[in-house]
Amino acid sequence: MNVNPFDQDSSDLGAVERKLEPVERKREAKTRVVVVGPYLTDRAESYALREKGLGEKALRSQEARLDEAEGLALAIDVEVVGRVLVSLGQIRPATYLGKGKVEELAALIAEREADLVVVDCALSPVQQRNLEKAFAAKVIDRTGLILEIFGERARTAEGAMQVELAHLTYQKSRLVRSWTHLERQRGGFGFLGGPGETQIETDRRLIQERMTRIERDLEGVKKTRGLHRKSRRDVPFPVVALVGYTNAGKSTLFNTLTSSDVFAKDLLFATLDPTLRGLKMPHGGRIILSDTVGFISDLPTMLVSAFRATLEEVLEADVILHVRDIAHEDAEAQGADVEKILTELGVDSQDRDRLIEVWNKIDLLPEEERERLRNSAARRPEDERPSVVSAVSGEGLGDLLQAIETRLARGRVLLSVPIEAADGEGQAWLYAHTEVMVRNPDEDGGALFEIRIAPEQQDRVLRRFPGAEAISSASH
Ligand SMILES: Nc1nc2c(ncn2[C@@H]2O[C@H](COP(=O)(O)OP(=O)(O)OP(=O)(O)O)[C@@H](O)[C@H]2O)c(=O)[nH]1
Ligand SMILES: [Mg+2]
Repeated sequence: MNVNPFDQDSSDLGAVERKLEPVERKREAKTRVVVVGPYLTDRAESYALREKGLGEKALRSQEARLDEAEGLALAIDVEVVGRVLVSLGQIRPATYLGKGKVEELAALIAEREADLVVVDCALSPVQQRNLEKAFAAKVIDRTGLILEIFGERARTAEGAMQVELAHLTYQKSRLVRSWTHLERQRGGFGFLGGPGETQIETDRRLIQERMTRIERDLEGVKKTRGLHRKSRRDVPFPVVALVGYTNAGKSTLFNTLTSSDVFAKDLLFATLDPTLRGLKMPHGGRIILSDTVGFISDLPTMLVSAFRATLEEVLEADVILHVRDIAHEDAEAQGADVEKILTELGVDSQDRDRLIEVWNKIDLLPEEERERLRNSAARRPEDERPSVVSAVSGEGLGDLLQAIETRLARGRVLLSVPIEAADGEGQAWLYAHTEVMVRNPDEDGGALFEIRIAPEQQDRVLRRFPGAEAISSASH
């Protein structure tokens, strides 16, 4: 998707510059990228984490962080020609990195002929600009990169609008008076046609206008979707949402459980737009399973807010499966990140009535490690027991479905509803609006139904069928 909002306004300098694009530059050639991981030393990092109110649990290995940054870069189809880990004792205000490091990196970037440098941290506009000068290459930080990925992945109009809005917020925050001389020299070829190269020709007013327009359009989409959601709420089936760190295996689990074929790949942010599918449970009940965008540490807040509408689906789900790649070396830190984002979204990450942890990818672990995980899961009280599974081999999925059923049954009420033989319409209504568990035919040609529904639907059923009675009520 093109997130450049100024395509239509091509009467300015930037458009002219774009036409002067050097011809020798092959469009097909992949952007050459150097990935830099400037991470605080463990001591400095634990201090910073404590400052943020986070424990050691959130401490990641630097190698794994650099791996993730490289994974993010690869998610926009570039060629990674270098990766450099930089251990920082402190952050320099002007360039983030120390002077010696900057020079060292500049030499490497020139030698590898890199066009783009991904710096895996949050850079201020000034730092970004100074680094671009020093490196004579385009620089983007973690937020910029994640926005770029989301921009490429968005498939639905709504997703595209949300990303564009996030991108504009980001751009607006880094509008600077003059762009680098470098940017002028290079003309408009820029990086991936993103908005960076057009910053010189933009101003806040244009951005703000565009933002207002998108916000209005989004509001419209949201209304329509609200209506859709309302009609889905009318459907008797409970919604089960998959959430988790990117690449944890949500889509794979979704595919295995629903025999679908949504895009699942060893690629960060493979999924962006939500997908819903019905699933028949072992005891005959039905659920709607929803797959959605993954989370990542330091997810730009503007993206969280942009995706709030999409994620509202998650917030409203009856059960939330927190899928974790338990074989990942930073599984703990990833788990903590997801819980933090859920909290930001207003989901109580300790809500044991709604959340089930799914420890995925156990097939990747040696048998004794698997055994250890199963034991540690089994020691937890039932209502917070994780399901230990492999979405690929199918191991543990039966138990997971069982856990979902138990959790769902807890929140729903069971009613008995007598239907007379003549009342075909009533019978059809039950099938359409409630979860029919049992149909016991009686001798007059009618039947006694046992149905399960959300507590808030109970009155509606009792009103329509005065003979109906509660067999059990929700346990809380
Ligand atoms: N070995 C193994 N690999 C798995 C398992 N589950 C998922 N994977 C792999 O992990 C990678 C990511 O899987 P996805 O299902 O795309 O992950 P996701 O959580 O949907 O990721 P995003 O959509 O990017 O947030 C893929 O290469 C899967 O094949 C598992 O149980 N075992
Ligand atoms: Mg996915």
